[in-house]
Amino acid sequence: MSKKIFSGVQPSGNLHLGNYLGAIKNFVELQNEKNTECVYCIVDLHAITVKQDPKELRRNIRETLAAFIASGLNENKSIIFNQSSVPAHSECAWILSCIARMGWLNRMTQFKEKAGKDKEKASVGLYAYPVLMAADILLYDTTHVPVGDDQKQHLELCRDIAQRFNNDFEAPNFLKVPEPLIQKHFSRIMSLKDGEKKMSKSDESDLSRINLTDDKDKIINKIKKAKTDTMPMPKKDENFKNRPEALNLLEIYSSLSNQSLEKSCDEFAGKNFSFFKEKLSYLIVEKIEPISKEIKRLLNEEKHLDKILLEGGEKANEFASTKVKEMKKIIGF
Ligand code: AQP
Repeated sequence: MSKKIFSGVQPSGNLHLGNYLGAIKNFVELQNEKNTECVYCIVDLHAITVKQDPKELRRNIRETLAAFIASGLNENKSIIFNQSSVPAHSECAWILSCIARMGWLNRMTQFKEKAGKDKEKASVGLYAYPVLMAADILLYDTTHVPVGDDQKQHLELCRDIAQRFNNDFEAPNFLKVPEPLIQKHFSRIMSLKDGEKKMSKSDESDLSRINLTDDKDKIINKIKKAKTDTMPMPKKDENFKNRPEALNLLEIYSSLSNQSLEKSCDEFAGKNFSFFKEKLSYLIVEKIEPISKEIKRLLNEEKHLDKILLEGGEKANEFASTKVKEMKKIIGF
């Protein structure tokens, strides 16, 4: 059976090693699988659920595309575009927001985390964001969605919305109910400053993450300053419960070297952190510095980047506008 993949990344700046290991690296592997069609979207409509500076947003859209291409995505193999260039996403989101129930959205934990204590001041868009995400996915008859840990609940909601639409309008199978594609290992990379907090674009401390645009010196410095504990490197059967930072650094090492956590533990058991950190820095520099250099080179080629988005947008639009037209007919418009 052939697979249709959809996934997105927000152009909210500071793309980091977590985005790479948890999403983009996997996108590239899927793109190269047989019988698999991939649609990768720069989700700029999602980005504006929190305040954005227009100039920076424009730059971040290009930078996200540059990061995709520099990491190995190919516009001739995958459809790559930005969400706002395909009006069907907004149209479909409105229709689906009349299908989704308040009770369903009230259960979304990410809204609670992102809105924090100041829920009253959060945008309506931030609250309704999972409905837009459902529209993104359902417009392309997606069969599989690669999701990180944090997005599982939103995908469940997307499945509920699709089923409800199909039932309400007696249109069996019109919206395809997608399956999650959960990365088995290393799906959650943690902050370099706190092993219990996700590595995140919006963390105030730049030292908490390796940005995909960091150069060699920055990478080495950040790993040197990364939080650790006072014990030697753990053995493979050790309980990591009280050593989240050690576990996170070992997971980064394992993921980048495509080897199991057990093997990495064997490699460093009993050694001190400074020895391990030197090896880890080397590895990150080896894998990330070429991406960082390529991102910077591509950012000087704005016309080329804009052309990729324009052509990707046209391909996406062809599919999505047909789907939304059919949807409107089913509804009775
Ligand atoms: N720390 C992470 N580890 C593994 N995967 C991660 N992803 C994000 N952070 C990690 C995955 O990257 C993809 C794109 O994420 P996004 O752009 O939609 O934004 P996000 O998940 O909200 O990323 P951030 O960095 O946490 O942004 P802020 O700080 O703005 O909230 C997704 O597949 C995500 O799982």
